[in-house]
Amino acid sequence: MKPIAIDGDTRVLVLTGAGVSAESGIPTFRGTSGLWESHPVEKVASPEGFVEDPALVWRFYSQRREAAKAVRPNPGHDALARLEARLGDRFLLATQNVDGLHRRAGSERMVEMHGSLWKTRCSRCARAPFDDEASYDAQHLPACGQCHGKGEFALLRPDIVWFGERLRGEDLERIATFVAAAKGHRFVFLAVGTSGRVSPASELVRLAKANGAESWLVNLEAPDNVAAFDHVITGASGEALPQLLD
Ligand code: BV8
Ligand code: ZN
Repeated sequence: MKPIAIDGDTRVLVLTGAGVSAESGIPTFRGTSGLWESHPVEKVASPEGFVEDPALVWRFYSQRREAAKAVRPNPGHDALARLEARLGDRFLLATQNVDGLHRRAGSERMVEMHGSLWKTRCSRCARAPFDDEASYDAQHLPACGQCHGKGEFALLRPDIVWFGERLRGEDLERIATFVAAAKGHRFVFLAVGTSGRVSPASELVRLAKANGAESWLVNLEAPDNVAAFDHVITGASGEALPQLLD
């Protein structure tokens, strides 16, 4: 496979989805037909789902924390970290993944658009999200100590962007700023391992193209927004990325 032409002036914006982590052994959302313990993920990963059954939601995220601890980054993650080291501030990674594998592979110029499995925050007060790798069972759901101190009861929740919740403004701004700065230079947009089903992440390819990007896709099968891509490479991300980027 011919590598993507990337020279001393090229800007590269990468969008990754669950298909990149699948190479490490973490099941994708569509792969499980979008179900977990027969619940639609969109329901469990939602504010309504958390209010309705916080123990179920904390079981979902505790299981995902345990699963993510047991796997490690794959050659696809490593190839993206190498490209970042080569390009510096001409590179940005926007990931939909919450498993932290990109960070463990060395990626730093990264926006975790849907939050992180490894942070917890209060479901009520504005205290800052904090590092948390713990698993919680139904009998011991975590409550906020600061709210408790004020005589209020509030459960802690994963610092994840759920369905129906807005993405963080500073994350979207960081991506928009990178895209605007890439205009007028050679600009490559690369999406990897994503079904293009979840917005606003699925809009990034259109935004990049509107700013002159050449768009590439690496995916196991054609996603919903395949027509938006100039180059489509069907294959596993762990094999394709090192060939495309090194
Ligand atoms: C928002 C955290 C606005 C959770 C996630 C109708 C009703 C209600 C809402 C909506 C609606 N229509 C649209 C919406 C908006 C909604 C949305 O897009 N819903 C979808 C389901 C239709 N979006 C939102 O709600 C977003 N917020 O819009 O707010 C707003 C405005 C005003 C006021 C309030 C709000 C928030 C979206 C974020 C949701 N959170 N994650 C968690 O992870 O626990 S998204 C979640 O799904 C994951 O992050 C994951 O990334 C994503 C699934 O997408 P993919 O990553 O693409 O994974 P998927 O399995 O789908 O695909 C994998 C692909 O990889 C496949 O194509 C496969 O072929 C390929 N693959 C597999 N193996 C490999 C491979 N490729 C290469 N190599 C391999 N080895
Ligand atoms: Zn609180």
